[in-house]
Amino acid sequence: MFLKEPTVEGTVIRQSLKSDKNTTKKKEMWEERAKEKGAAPAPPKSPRKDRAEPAEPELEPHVNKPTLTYWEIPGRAESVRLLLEVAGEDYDYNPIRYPGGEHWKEYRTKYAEGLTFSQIPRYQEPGGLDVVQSHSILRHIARKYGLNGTNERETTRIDVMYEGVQDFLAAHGRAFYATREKEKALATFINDAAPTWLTAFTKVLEKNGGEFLVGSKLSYADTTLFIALKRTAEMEGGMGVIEKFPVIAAYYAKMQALPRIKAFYASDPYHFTWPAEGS
Ligand SMILES: N[C@@H](CCC(=O)N[C@@H](CS)C(=O)NCC(=O)O)C(=O)O
Repeated sequence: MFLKEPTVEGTVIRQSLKSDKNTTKKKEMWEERAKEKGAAPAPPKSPRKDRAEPAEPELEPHVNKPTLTYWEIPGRAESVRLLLEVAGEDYDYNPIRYPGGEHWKEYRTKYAEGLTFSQIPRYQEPGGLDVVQSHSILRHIARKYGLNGTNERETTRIDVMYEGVQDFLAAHGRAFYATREKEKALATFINDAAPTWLTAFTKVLEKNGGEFLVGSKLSYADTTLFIALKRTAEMEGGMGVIEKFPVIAAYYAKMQALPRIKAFYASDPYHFTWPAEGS
């Protein structure tokens, strides 16, 4: 992954600036030569009539590698980034300053065309693929890298598991982002919601041999469940709850030790330990 400071343009615009620079340089050279010859600079030749007019410049040139744009925090991009890491994809991360201020406004205005719902994350691939919606992005990557099951039945089952994980994450979010009666919300999550979800996922894992949620291969449901467990573990009392569910605790430890997952969290400059500012 290529890491950089947040810029509105990211890699993409740097290409466009480069080509602008080249054009300006060429024009200057051409004018210089015309001056040397004592000739009045003539306008550049118009394009051949038998050729189609060049298309309007794109809003932005194609990206060189898969590029993900989101805030400079984990938030909704964490699951996408983790999946890209697990898939071994070489990608660019284009971080937008968080919380959204001028930098976000500038990006949103400049790339309104690609931001279907005026939201990030946004994911692009060389060749023109340009999509938003974190779950759609995740499923696209999972399909591309075979991280969505080996047959239709598994794929559907993984989809179901993923939606369950989303509900688990939402329960975590309700406690984590609670502004009123926060203590109560945190206690509800730790004492009621988390054990309920961990009981359900224990049953699923037990039925499937304990290693993965579905089939005999890691899927995007597993990597996202890992994130839900990690966020739970990082809350006060969270690890204690996980330890009450030995199948989950073993699964969590195993996932945590996977080399690509371990390396990602060890090196991620956009990671914060929850609880911190949310997304
Ligand atoms: N369902 C969308 C929700 C995306 C979303 O709400 N993104 C927020 C950031 S976390 C956003 O772009 N907000 C626009 C704004 O703050 O102006 C997804 O999962 O991608």
